[in-house]
Amino acid sequence: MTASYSGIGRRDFIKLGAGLGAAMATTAPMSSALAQTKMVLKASDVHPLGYPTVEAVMRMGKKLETATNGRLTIQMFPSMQLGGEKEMIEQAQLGALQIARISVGAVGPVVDDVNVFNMPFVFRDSKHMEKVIDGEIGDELLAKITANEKTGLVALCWMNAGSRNIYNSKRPIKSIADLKGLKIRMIGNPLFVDTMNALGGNGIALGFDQVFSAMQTGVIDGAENNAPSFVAQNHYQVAKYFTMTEHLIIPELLVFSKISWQKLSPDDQALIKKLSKEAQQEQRALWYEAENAALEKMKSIGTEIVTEIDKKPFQDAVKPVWDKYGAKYAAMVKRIEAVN
Ligand code: GTR
Repeated sequence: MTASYSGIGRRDFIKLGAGLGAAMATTAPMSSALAQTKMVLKASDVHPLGYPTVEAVMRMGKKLETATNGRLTIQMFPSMQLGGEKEMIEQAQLGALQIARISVGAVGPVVDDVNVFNMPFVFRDSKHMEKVIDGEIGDELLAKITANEKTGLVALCWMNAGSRNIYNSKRPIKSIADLKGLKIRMIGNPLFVDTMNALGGNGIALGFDQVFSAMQTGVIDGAENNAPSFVAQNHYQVAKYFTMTEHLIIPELLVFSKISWQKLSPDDQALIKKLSKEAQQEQRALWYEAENAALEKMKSIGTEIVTEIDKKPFQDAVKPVWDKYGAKYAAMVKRIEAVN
């Protein structure tokens, strides 16, 4: 061990404090000095407190605080307080926000590789999707997001968002014909608008925050989402009919601002990565609880839920979407299909 003049080892010395480290350790990179500083990491989610993704990140914050003796903490801004996902991405790119929990739906237009997860019916079911994100494909796509110059983001982990289902205020959708002409809100990604149009509906890209009032005023007839979002956003108050079409199974992403990431020490980066992987699994358990609770709530308030539906016509109808976007993902889709 290299002894310093104060009699303590160099390693211990670096742990001591920002000011001292920066002043004395001239060969150490600036980031290691910054790494000793107390930091509040701002996190944001479109969902409210208690929602599985929000809860998982808050639990991660508690663990981070304990592991760093309060040096690193996470401050959560839920319920779109910092805007929608597009705004969150922009703020993270600037370093004004450190942690953003966003849907792959919003990242697809920026990182083409991940758009494969946004293809209709690409996963057999949620379990299949989980195996894919937990495995090498999941790791590979996280790395692609991080490596992509355009994102300004470090992709930390995936989370569950179940499957998306179509709901509306007009009529129960029992077959694909019932969807004809309905104006259905989609996440702002051309792939989704094309998907809804291929299904016979009229796909309209709108922000998540606008869905409730657009349904209320009749600008749209409905939307599509998982049951927990349908309940958490009060969409059940304006849409009585919910059909388990499960046309999209889109995982969520937890990303970190690259600018802020570079200010963390390698140890802190490793700690955050480790806690993110744990959050991925913790959120999953919370997810299934929330999904069951949401379905119970929907039943209790009289949402008409169509569970028995022949998916084949829906799968056949999205063929034009696969013809338009699928070719470039052919190799990846084969790998996804091979995951058991
Ligand atoms: C939710 C998802 C959000 C957002 C939202 C939407 O399921 O958790 O990140 O993508 O859907 O439809 O905009």
